Amino acid sequence: MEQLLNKIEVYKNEINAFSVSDTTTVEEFRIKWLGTKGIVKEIMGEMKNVAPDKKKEAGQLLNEFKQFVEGKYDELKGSADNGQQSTANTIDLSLPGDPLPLGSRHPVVLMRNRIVSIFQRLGFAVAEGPEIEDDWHNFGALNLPEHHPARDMQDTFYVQQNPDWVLRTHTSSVQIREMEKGKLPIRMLMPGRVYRNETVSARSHCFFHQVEGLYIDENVSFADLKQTLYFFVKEMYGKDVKVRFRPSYFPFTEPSAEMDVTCFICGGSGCNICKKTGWVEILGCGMVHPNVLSNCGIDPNKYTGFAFGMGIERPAMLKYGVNDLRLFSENDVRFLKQFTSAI
Ligand code: 2U9
Repeated sequence: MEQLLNKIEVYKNEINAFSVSDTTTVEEFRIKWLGTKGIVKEIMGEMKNVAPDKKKEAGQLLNEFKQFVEGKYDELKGSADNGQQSTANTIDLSLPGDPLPLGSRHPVVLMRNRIVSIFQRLGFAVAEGPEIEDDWHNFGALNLPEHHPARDMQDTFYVQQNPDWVLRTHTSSVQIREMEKGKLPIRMLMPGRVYRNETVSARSHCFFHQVEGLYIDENVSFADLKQTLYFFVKEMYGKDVKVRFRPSYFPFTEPSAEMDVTCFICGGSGCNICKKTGWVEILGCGMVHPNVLSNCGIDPNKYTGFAFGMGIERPAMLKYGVNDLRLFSENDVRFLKQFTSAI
């Protein structure tokens, strides 16, 4: 009993001398004194050595000691928490925050949005589709004959796992999917990324972006096509720009044409951009080939339609003075941050 009293006295002195510096020290205190292998547990075990007539007194002493240790632990915990709180209170909430850098839109996106918004005002809705396409949607349905050079491995990326799959070479495949749904009339715009097997250089790339448009209804004529594109050109390049159509050939349109505008760099007097001709080619177009309509289950005797397609990179290069196509896909922030965040 005497021994137990002495031990408790020594322990109390040690505990009283304990001061707290942080929450880790408090945890160490808990483990040392109140843990499952701690001193309180150990000293409680000494009850078995106490003479039976002293057991009641010893039990009281040990309980008091246990409460003393627990009280000290609560006290230490409280002051450690307060310590933490006081550090939190030293944070000056009135300081200005770290500014978040403002992003900017990609020049190809800026140009795409300009083109799309003009056609949206004429009632064209935007449609999207997969970039990996099957042969039918990319070639077959578009009246591209079996041995057309566009189908050649040299020009098209084929997907190794399935010889029927290609990376789409134009967004026309999206239009085929829309036509197959059988809901007419169709007045739609298909912007998107397309792939061609070409060597990457300042002037050509293995992927680029285009916007295609399609309008199918009863009595749609070439005059409708011309008026739609005239409106586009005036909105895009200004009222003074002149337009000319040249006959052309695409397997999916008949008749087909390409459209030039007077050079918006030199105003038509001749420069490097227009190769001294005064004209710049901006798009291809035509009346949807009857074979394409019937391939998609649309009666070519009842419905007609026009379609057009244009690349996005070239007008973006001219507008923003970009002289290397590769800059558009290298994600160099020094290049990208020069463009405004406007639509
Ligand atoms: C369907 C039927 C016809 C889309 C068309 C063009 C002409 C054209 C090029 C412009 C530059 C592609 O990005 S580019 O290299 N496109 O000249 N595209 S007519 O004709 C279609 C599309 C879908 C069902």
